Amino acid sequence: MKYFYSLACLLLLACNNSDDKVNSATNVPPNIVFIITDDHAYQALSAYEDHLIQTPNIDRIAKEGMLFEKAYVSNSICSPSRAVALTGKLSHLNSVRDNLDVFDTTMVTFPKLLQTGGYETAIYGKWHLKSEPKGFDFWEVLPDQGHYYDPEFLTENGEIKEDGYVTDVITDKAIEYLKNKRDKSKPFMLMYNHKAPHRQWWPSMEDLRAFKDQKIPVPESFFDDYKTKSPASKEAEMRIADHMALSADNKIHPDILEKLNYNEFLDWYEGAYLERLSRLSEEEQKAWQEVYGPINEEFESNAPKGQALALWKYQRYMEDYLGVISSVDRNIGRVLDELDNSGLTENTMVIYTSDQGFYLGEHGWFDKRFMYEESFRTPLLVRYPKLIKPGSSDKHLVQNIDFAPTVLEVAGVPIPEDMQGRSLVPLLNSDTVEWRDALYYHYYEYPGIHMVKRHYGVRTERYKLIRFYYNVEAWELYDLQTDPQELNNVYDTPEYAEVQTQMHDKLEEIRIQYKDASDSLNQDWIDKDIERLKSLGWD
Ligand code: SGN
Ligand code: CA
Repeated sequence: MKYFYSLACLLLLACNNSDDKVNSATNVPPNIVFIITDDHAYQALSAYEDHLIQTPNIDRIAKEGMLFEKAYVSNSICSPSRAVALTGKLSHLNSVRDNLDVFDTTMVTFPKLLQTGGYETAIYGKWHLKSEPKGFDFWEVLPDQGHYYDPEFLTENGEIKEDGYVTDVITDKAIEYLKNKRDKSKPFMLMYNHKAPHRQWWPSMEDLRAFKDQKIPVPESFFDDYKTKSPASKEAEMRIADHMALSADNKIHPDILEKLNYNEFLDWYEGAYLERLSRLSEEEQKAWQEVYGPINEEFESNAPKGQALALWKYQRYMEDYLGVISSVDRNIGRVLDELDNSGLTENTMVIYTSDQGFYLGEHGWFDKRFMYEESFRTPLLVRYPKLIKPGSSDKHLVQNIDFAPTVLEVAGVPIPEDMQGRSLVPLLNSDTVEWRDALYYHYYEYPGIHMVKRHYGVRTERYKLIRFYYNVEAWELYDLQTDPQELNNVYDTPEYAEVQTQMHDKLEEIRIQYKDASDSLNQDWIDKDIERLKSLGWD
């Protein structure tokens, strides 16, 4: 792999950059703005798909840069994805396999390496790794998941509470850093991480009405019966119809649910809606009631049941989910404008991604976790005018293990040998690069919320092989060319016998390649891991 050394050359006197495209294009070390949103589905980002929402500001990053059409995560859940992004290593090697693990901050991370390479680093917004951020000169992060309204932040000086809407507040902090806080004699790396659009989807005051009159198209697979799939799909607790909370998620007052006898939904977060509502000021509550009051009245008079209820919940879910994204889009526009206004655009790499994808009703689901495309894939848009031609797109199989090496290469800081990803720099200005032909995936959080069973697998350009294990033993094989929605598991069908054998070989090979072949499927290891989750309250 080709490295370049700009700043590191000067610092380490280890320079060999004669034919280096990146280095010749710049002599000032570039800045990096790394944006990770939470649960932003590519189906709700108009640079990818525009049937649900327009996101002109986020799209601008791709219009002026590159859209990665095949970007994936390696374990579709928050804390693990963030640990992968920081370390460039997969979950079994980076100390965070699930949302209950605590990140080991002695790990080597790209922000720490950037600091030693002369960068100033800052993080504002979602962190969700439990231990205190390390490797950042400035940090103000949400405790755990954080709140949409009047959010608390953990800072070097303890916890503070801010007034306002979380997406605006995080952006204000990022802009304040860009404008006034940073040391202007140094290059910077700013992580600007949103809570939005995470569950339970509370739109800002400006967006309360945004999608309320829009009929949202229902995905074809909404009523999937999982006929050919393993029991893992049926047993997962993330169906909109059965597991989305009418009160906390869909914002129906618990009193109405009680009156209508919707008992099955009452024990699910019944207090959460009122608790969230109490965070709004009196004036905000009034504005909220003007929009959600009539929704509650309509629900009470129609009292939908069965399929009608499932479709009603989907519509309500999407109205709020998309509303929350509108604020993200607007705020990203503010940051891009700030880069323009301060003359930073040309020499700053902007990366936009999410910690994973999300189900917007596909297979009847919300949430993530599965290795199916909607949650395995994630948006990835990169702008860096010095290297990327505006309006480019890339179709290689890239993954969140690649983020850390990419940032390091762009910054001219050597990439540690044991990082498992590959720098995306060669893909930014060329499409004739020798690249990987498969991606590895491993999900561990079972037992846990939403009860998605442990599984691992491999995806090539055309096929996907998955094994669900622990309290189920099942394989699934998909032909993504003929069945992009993954409705037809062809494992053990005669037509695919040869493909099946090849995919098993590929899986073995990739497990060895990524060093996940020894411990994690060993029964003692699994037993211990299950004990850990049980001791934390799951069984
Ligand atoms: C919360 C959510 C879950 C979600 C996890 C993990 N429930 O527990 O639906 O899967 O976070 O999300 S909620 O009712 O409290 O919102 S993650 O993005 O942090 O991995
Ligand atoms: Ca997430």
